[in-house]
Amino acid sequence: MASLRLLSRPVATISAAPRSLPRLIRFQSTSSSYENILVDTPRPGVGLITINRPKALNALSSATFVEINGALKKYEEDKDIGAIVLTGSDKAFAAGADIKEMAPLTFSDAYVNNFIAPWSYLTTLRKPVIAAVSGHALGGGCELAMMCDILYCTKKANFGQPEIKLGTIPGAGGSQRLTAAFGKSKAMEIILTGNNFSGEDAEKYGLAAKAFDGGNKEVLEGALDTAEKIASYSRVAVIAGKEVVNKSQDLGVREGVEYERRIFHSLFGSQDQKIGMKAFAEKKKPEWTNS
Ligand code: DAK
Repeated sequence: MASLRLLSRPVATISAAPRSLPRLIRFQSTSSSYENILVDTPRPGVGLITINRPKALNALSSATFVEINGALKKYEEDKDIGAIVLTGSDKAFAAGADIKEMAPLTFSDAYVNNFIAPWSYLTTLRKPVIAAVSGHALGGGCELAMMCDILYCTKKANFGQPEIKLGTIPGAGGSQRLTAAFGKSKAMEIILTGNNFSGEDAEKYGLAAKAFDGGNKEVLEGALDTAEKIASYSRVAVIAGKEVVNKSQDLGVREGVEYERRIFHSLFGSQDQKIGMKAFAEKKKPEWTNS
């Protein structure tokens, strides 16, 4: 099983790798104790988490979430990582929360033990997270993908919030994030009927930044390309960019623009602003200090 490699340098570089090898395996990894995920750093500055519970279509059990959050935390704290990619398999990004684990819970089990509280950890990260979705992304799987900062999917990906069929409703932000993207009427139809929608529709309605032809390999390559590009920029500017876009979800346009301006002004206190603008004027490539 692949594992999280938190060393500051890849074992092999892209240029040293044989041309015939897929880019994904050009960086090696060390051993790991994860049982439900795979972790790797396939590109410079990029941390990859692959949900890996094939027998349960990557259903998100509590144990799986503990591992996802543990890997996210390590990447968040690793100064060599600039962007994170979260993916699954051809068949499933994740078919939802683990229904068999949830089924016997009572109200007090769920409430007192704060069941599924760790789900929102991803939304507290400052580094950008890209979802690469193929196959099923249902219920909590759809919600997890929507929590990511950028959502890429295959055209044939199968999204949905089928909780209504289980006698419940979305519990990890589905009703809010789907409505923000699709508008009330479409989101209401999806949530109240439990009807699924395709990756093509996700792109059409603005839920996904891009829908790719092919399967997980193709969407993952696209996500890694974007993550590598983001990771090549100043971490200071990337974190600031993510922060101001997210603020637009909470603030009106006027307050949001004022907030953006404050952050924009503050970046003139960073070294990387000086480096970036000087490099432009001198027609050089900027060497970011991330400070
Ligand atoms: N949980 C547990 N096991 C699952 C699963 C799931 N969500 N989805 C699939 N599996 C298991 C199946 O039970 C089966 O296991 P075995 O019977 O082989 O042991 C195996 O994966 C293969 O599944 P199928 O045989 O069903 O495969 P098919 O290709 O025929 O069908 C399917 C694929 C995705 C259409 C079907 O498996 C399906 O309908 N799955 C359930 C999808 C679903 O309803 N998802 C929503 C779950 S509810 C919260 C946060 C989150 C949530 C709630 C609260 N808070 C923060 C408060 C989230 C709730 C949900 O996600």
